[in-house]
Amino acid sequence: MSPDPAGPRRLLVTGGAGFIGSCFVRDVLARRDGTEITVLDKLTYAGNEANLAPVREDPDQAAQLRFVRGDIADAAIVGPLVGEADAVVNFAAESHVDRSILDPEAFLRTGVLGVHVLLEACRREAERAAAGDRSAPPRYLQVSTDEVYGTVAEGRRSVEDDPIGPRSPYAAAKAAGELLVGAYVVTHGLDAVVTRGANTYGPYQHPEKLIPLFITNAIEDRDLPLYGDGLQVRDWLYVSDHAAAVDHVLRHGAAGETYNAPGVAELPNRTVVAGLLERLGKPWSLVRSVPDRPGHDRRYAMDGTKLADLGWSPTVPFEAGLDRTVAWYRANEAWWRAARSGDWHDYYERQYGDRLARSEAAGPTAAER
Ligand code: NAD
Ligand code: TDX
Repeated sequence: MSPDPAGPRRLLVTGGAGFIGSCFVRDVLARRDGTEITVLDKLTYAGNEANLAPVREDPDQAAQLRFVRGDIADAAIVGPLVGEADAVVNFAAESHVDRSILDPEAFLRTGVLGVHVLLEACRREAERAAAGDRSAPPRYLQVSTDEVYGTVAEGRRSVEDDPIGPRSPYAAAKAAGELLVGAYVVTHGLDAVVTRGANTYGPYQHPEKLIPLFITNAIEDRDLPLYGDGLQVRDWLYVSDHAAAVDHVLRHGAAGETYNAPGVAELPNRTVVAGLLERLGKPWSLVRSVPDRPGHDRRYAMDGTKLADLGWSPTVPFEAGLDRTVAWYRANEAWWRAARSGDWHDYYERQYGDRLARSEAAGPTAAER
């Protein structure tokens, strides 16, 4: 199927109450172009319906949104929803590398079995389209990650045809999901595309991730646990740019293709942390050097030529994105305090208790080293 340039009208957005998925939903509905969205989300610790509040507060946009609480691995829920959709955009995943090291099972359940259930539902709908029971087969978009490439040597940038080499249980589950998608394209002729986004940051990100963890800890004058030497490099992409990349590939990507969505700023963690502290007016002495993440990928870097040729490039400079992000967390304490409740304290203790007990002063910033 060649994609309709106007884009699919009825979307099933799985994981649409999470960080990037909710931004996609907010941004697509804010266009007011008639797109209808059903969000299917399990509301794990990382999902939060409040992330869709800006849509709910606007009656016109709210009328275009339906929310269903459920699991993508539950075929009975997924089947009818895919039956009503022109396209499925799958953001649903367990998304935190550290949790995948502590408890990998949910990563596989959602990232492998869940993706399989979505693909099977799409296959059935494609068969219905072939039999004339619906007008066109659904398009499937799998939101994947730069982490499937594994760590990337200095001076190199991953291109889409590079072999994948995931090194954490999280990345392995994401890679497995992608491989299933590829298999359904080849075997069943499914109309599917894959995006590999870079490290994403911005408002509504769960405070387990580096940038919101360090902002919220610093606001409370708590220790900032920097892994190892803190010179690991990530390429940062603002969340609305990531959502726009997904939307662009959904509309314009060629069936069966994979597209990198790189960030705009390749930076060592120490530099990112220094930028946060400067904006918050907090001292570097909060930063503690803690034992490293096992298997910690040293560097991610992707080449974005393929998606640029398709017409998408990131637009938000890192400095501006970080300004907006810090301002958002300062203004939305109730949101992040709710996320730092429930099982948060157990998780924090498991992840950081022993590390912080064994921590030392982090030494100079990246710029000073
Ligand atoms: P997130 O953890 O904030 O959100 C994930 C959402 O999926 C949550 O709302 C959660 O409730 C939902 N979910 C989890 N398991 C589910 C299931 N079985 N059924 C239905 N819903 C389920 O994650 P995020 O950071 O927004 O990431 C979204 C996607 O983008 C993920 O697939 C992730 O791998 C990918 N990605 C993230 C980044 C990043 O830096 N955050 C970068 C590249 C790719
Ligand atoms: O406490 C911390 N201390 C620390 O030094 C945390 C949480 C992180 N870090 C380091 C590890 C990484 O080098 O900061 C860097 C960023 O860490 P995360 O925010 O956990 O992100 P990362 O592991 O790079 O993975 C992210 O990008 C790719 C997302 O979480 C994934 O979902 C996405 O696929």
